[in-house]
Amino acid sequence: MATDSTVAVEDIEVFADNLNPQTAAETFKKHGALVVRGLMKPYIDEIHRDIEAAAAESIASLDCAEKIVEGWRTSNGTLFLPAPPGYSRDKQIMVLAVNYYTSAAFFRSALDERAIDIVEAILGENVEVYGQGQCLYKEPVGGHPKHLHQDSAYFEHRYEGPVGILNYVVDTDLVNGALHVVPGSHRLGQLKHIDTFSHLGLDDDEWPWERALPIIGEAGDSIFFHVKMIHGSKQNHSDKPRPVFINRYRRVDDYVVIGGTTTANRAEAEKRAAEAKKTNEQRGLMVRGFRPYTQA
Ligand SMILES: O=C(O)CCC(=O)C(=O)O
Repeated sequence: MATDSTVAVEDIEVFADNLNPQTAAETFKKHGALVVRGLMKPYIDEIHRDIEAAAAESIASLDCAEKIVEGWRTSNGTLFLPAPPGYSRDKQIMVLAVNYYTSAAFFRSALDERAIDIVEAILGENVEVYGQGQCLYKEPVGGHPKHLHQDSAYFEHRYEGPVGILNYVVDTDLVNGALHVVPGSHRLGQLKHIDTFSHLGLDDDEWPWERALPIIGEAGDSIFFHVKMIHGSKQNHSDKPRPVFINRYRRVDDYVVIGGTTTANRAEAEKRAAEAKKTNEQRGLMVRGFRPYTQA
């Protein structure tokens, strides 16, 4: 089934002050994307503070960063990519090491009842967190683009896969790197990805930015996205950082069957897909319902 290029932001948008989780879930299931205006507003000031503290800490330790296949990693876990020409440093932050282990506000945001009401209406009554929270941080003056991609290229799941909630920390527009989404693309199945500057991504020729819908929003706006819904964001051309933070949730019985960050390591993981199973290590903390015991 083709994606729907006639979908406008208003078609996938609801407001946190006036939420009906069932209606929101229906919009999500139809389009693979849902915008909830103002959902994360209560957490933004504190999370923003923690994000900037983590960014300063990461930049201060950049000289000792280790080279890894995805870029460079500082000892606190922040991932850096090459900076654009003319920047004051030769590397810029991509994935910032701030998460449920380092930011109380971030962890509290993952337990937000209004967010989880919508997730439950999408996934069913038993829900766990997937991951420990993620922060993508675009530095100013050219901060990295994230090519259009499906998250399932990085973590393909056995069942429905995680619902991601990406949250704007600052007002975000076409200049500083609005998220772009392709409504309906979650129905396309797993697409072939290639290696790009920002890791696994779709071929620009087949998936140019014009096929995607930009979501302009304010600090505290949230974008729910299906693991197979194509999305990405352009560079930050403003003079201030543009962070987002992401919480992810999945059914308690779901698990990764293929994981990867490059075509080479994903191809290796594909060979082991048949052996994948839900292990205790793959369990996330419960945010809704109950985890029934299942014999291994
Ligand atoms: O920073 C962004 O807007 C990109 C986030 C994203 O595409 C992802 O985490 O998969």
